[in-house]
Amino acid sequence: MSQQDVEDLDVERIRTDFPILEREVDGKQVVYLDNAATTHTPEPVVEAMSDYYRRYNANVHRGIHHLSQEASVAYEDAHDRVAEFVGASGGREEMVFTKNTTESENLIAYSWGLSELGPGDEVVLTEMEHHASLVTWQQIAKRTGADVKYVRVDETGRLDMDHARECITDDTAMVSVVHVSNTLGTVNPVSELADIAHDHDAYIFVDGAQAVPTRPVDVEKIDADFYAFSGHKMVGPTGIGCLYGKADILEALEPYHYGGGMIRKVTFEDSTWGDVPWKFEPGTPPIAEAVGLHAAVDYLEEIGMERVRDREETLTEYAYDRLAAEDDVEIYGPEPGPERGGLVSFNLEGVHAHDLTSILNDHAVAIRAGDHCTQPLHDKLGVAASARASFYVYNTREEIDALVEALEDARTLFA
Ligand code: C6P
Repeated sequence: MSQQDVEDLDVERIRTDFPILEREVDGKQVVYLDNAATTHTPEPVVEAMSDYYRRYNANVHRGIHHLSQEASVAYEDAHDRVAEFVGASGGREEMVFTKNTTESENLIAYSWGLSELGPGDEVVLTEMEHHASLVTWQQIAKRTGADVKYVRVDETGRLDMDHARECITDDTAMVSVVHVSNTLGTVNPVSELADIAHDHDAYIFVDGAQAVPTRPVDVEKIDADFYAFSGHKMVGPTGIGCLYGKADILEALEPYHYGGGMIRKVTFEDSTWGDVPWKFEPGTPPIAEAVGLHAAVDYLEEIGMERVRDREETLTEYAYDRLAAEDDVEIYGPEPGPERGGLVSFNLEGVHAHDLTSILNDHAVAIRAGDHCTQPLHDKLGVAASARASFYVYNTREEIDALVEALEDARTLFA
């Protein structure tokens, strides 16, 4: 993608698809820089969901009436569309819909972990894992007697790959790694980690919650065994998440939850399971949300994921440089470039991140403060909390200026 293509991105036009960006609070237009928590939803996605409710709302897989058939086709097609979006050539057979990334992690940890892990086995995580992965594997390891190891994060905010090679051994059964850190912004070398894991016959689970929304992702090029992400972070609705798994692995796994819609045959004595992905999707699934996610993928592809990534890089570099120019700001994570995603976590000297965020809120600037569900990483950084600004394709440099200018108020108040 040339610089010209990036500059050509019509941000003003894109912004018109997101009426929420016009929202005012106390007479000030909201500056939304909390996109790593959740992104806004464009009109075509809202429209697609509303069209579903208006014209073909019905339960799926269960009815032979017309509306149910339409809803079923839309629900099933959404699996193929999302699979295609992340390069999964097996289509729906490799794409399970869940509630969110967290549930995707739990699905594999329970379904695979509980039956396959035992004493002597090791699960390798990294120090920058989100609690969705860290807590889940930690608890499954406790139940099964497996050990957990953490690959070190170095002082630049990158993974220490020498340490990764030491941690991943023939005892490793699962490597679970975040693709883009939601705190440091680091883009991890997941494909290299997949090679190392596979050299030791271990599986690799990639947490793509911050990656799929912000860059082109090809699960087959990465050679991930499992790959998880959430609809609400990629201009889609809340309530739907995705789990990619290689077809043969998913086929061999036991279901995680049981109930209707996932079975082949049930007797008073026993039950057998339907095909993937349905055997992992019992009960009434998120139908409207799947329709919305399909529309979200269409929307992002129309912009082009290379452009989305390049826009993120441009905004991040701008925000990083502006914040780094302030003597009293400490920034976490790598310098801008291909190894940093679209967010900047930082602290302003002498001001707690929560206070800072509250002062920014008075300026209608929305950022996040806290540990961002990475408490052990914050312990390692030696801070209880950080402030985090995160950008998306509709953000502008002027919005970043508003953030940096509002810092002055915090200094005055806490001086
Ligand atoms: N992070 C944030 O950083 P859910 O909530 O299940 O859709 O996604 C969980 C999750 C998993 N992995 C990573 C890397 C994430 O960033 C997140 C969600 C949000 O603000 C909420 S803590």
